[in-house]
Amino acid sequence: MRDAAPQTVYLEDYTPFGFIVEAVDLTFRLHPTATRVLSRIRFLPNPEASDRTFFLHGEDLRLIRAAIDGREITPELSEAGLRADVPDAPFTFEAEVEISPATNTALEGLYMSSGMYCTQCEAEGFRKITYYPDRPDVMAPFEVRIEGDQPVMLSNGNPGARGADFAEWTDPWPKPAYLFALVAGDLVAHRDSFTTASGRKVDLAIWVRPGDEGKCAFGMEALKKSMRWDEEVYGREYDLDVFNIVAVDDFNMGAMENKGLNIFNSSCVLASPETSTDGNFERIEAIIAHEYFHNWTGNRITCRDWFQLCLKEGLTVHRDSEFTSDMRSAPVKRISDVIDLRARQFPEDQGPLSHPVRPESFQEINNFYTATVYEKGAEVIGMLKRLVDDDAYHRALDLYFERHDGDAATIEDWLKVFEDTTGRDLSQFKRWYSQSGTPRLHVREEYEGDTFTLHFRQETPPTPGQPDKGPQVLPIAVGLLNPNGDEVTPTQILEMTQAEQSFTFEGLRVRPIPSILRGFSAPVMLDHAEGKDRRAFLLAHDSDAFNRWEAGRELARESLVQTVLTGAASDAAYLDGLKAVIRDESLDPAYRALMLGQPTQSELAGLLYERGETPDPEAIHDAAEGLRDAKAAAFAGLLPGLYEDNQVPGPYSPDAQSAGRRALANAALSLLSRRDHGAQAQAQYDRAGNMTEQLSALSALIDAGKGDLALGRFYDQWQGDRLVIDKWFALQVMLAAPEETAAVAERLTQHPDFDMTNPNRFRAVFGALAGNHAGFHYRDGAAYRLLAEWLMKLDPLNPQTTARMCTAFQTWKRYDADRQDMIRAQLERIAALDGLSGDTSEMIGRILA
Ligand code: 0A1
Ligand code: ZN
Repeated sequence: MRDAAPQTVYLEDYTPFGFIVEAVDLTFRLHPTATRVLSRIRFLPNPEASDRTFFLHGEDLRLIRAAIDGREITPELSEAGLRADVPDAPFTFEAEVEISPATNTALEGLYMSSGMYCTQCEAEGFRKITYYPDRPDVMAPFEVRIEGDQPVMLSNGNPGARGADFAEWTDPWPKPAYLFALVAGDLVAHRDSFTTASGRKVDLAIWVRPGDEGKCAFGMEALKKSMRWDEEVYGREYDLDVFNIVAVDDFNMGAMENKGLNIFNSSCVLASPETSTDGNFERIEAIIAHEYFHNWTGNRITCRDWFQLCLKEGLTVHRDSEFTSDMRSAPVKRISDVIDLRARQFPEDQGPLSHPVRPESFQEINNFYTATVYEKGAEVIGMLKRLVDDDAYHRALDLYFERHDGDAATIEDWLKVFEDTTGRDLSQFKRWYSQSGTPRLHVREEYEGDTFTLHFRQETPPTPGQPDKGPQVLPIAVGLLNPNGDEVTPTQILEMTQAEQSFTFEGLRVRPIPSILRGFSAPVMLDHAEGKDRRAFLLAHDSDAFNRWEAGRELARESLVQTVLTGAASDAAYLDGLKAVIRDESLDPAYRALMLGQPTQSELAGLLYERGETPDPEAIHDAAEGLRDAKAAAFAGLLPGLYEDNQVPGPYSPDAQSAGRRALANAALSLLSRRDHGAQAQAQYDRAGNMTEQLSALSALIDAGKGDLALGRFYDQWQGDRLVIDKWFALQVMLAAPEETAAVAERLTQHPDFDMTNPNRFRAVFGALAGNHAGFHYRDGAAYRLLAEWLMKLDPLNPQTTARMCTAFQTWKRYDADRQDMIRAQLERIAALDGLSGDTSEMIGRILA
């Protein structure tokens, strides 16, 4: 059955639900195609609500029976739910419904993955399980009984009675329905325990399919580290007797923070040295932390409505970034986060899908789990912390937990704790939540007498629905260097609040060199006409690790843009400066590896568009390749040593130091193989003892045109390991030559292991297709057509993943008229599809608008 017709929901229309839910009692009788769900829900009239309409959400349910206070009723049913007349006094509502998990391909509600029952209820999936007020501000304790013959049957909270064919669970903490979870299947546990600061012993388990138990140890360590960290840094303890994590193969997103029963996409929890890269390990650690941290920021304090999504997501991303910075290298984490922000959030905020961190309307909330809500939401919290300082930040958070524990809160509540803690007025700062778009920050310098002045001007271009913007509060971290490279003024935060504002520094006898926006202190685009010499100077001397990297990045960008526009050779000054950095052994190898990287082709396309040029994907591709060749040539003498010196002997360990050395060695390998035709890469492939080395060797071989044999061997070796085979699919598309990319992707869709119903596999092929910039935008338009075709096939099965992948088209207005015409034709073709889901239709509508 189709989703109910989409309707636009507005933040300003919020009203509380007419009833309070005092207690929820659920019984599940499991059956693949006919699961029965029996509910008993105790309702009280809500004295704070004026509207007492009794409407319960419910979709795709077969109602067997409903009763109020034991008397059967015949409620009014619609596609969206159930309405009934109810007493003006406390009452018990009961219902029995039937659902079919085995045919649920949308992976929302109760579904089956590899024979296992599992659920995904955020944001509005619970309504596909039973009739309920499926809104985050309705919180209640849940009692759950699962009946069935599955060896393992889990739900939220603490375990209760268990028999041969049933299991009971009690979750004492009131929660919204989106945090409900149930898992049942043939699972095995990797177990451990954790004792909280106040002495509560918590049983920990990671549940996986038999055969995967060897891939849990790393996730378990990450969980224990997260639990300790949240106690030490935020004073937050865990609050149940058990904490369960389950790995499932079919999952639309990364993972889900259900109370006491986190459900993970298996790609985000299973790890082993042989099958996972260093990048996988780091990401798994961060996602385990993220979901765990939600226990306080999301679960104990949840969101009043879905417009407040950033309240839990921005804060939890901020917290998991802090955690990773503490566990690993803070500058490396910051640089990686900014690379990611520029790759995913900036294009979103500069195109047709731009929306505020707190949106004001939506049709389908699933379409708002975006880089803006998550990553820009986290940036906003980082700015707040910078403005009030670390100490005040933690006092404000203590107050937040004390004041709002058990609440469904709002951004207003969140800002108020900062105002009350610091006495600041945050009304202008609040624009970060309501104004969309990336602010542009222009800087001009002036030096007179011994006074140095920075003149700033900020503007934010119009975005959909927001033609005019007010100035935002920008914390601009600035330090000053003198011409011999010493820091004369250490980092200070300039707080910009006006459209134009100047800041002076006095007593400077020589003209200083400013280092502006240190640590990327605000998510803006900085326009500073510095010139190459200045950037080369900062690349050599900046004491701020982020800005030192950024100086190199700026030089790389400019070099690439000049190659694209004028055919100029790669900038020699950049190559010289970079060489000095990468040979500097006092610098962290992970940092040097980041220095060796270069802006993505998509970022360059955005930059050219921003400058009023029409990006030519093929020219950009050639320039990017040219810069890599130039590096390989300029560093030819250095690379073999860099490669050898950073080999990590002994058994594999995923720690940050070892990973950093491997990253540097593999960056060197990828340049080396441009000159030795893959000889070194082949040697590494043949002896590789872990996936990081194996996959980077394979990439280098493919790049050198020598990948075919190794790709075949790789497949034979890993056939049957679905997560590794995802890498095999993705790599071939990602590294295909522009003119062949669509054909490679199409050929892979014919492979027996291609399974469109598995989101990881679908994304492996089509995420890689969209990520291969020159291939996706190849002039024949084949990739546009192929993606559109597959999105149309996937939509009836899985609207959420389809809608998410439509973002591949969000930057279409950057390109020339021919490409725009071809993309528009594909978007219109999707839009015209009979029975198109509300999710996809909203996305296509916004992209085309
Ligand atoms: N809250 C989860 C993300 C998530 C959101 C929606 C989902 O299904 C529609 C699944 C997971 C997180 O932030 O990790
Ligand atoms: Zn989250």
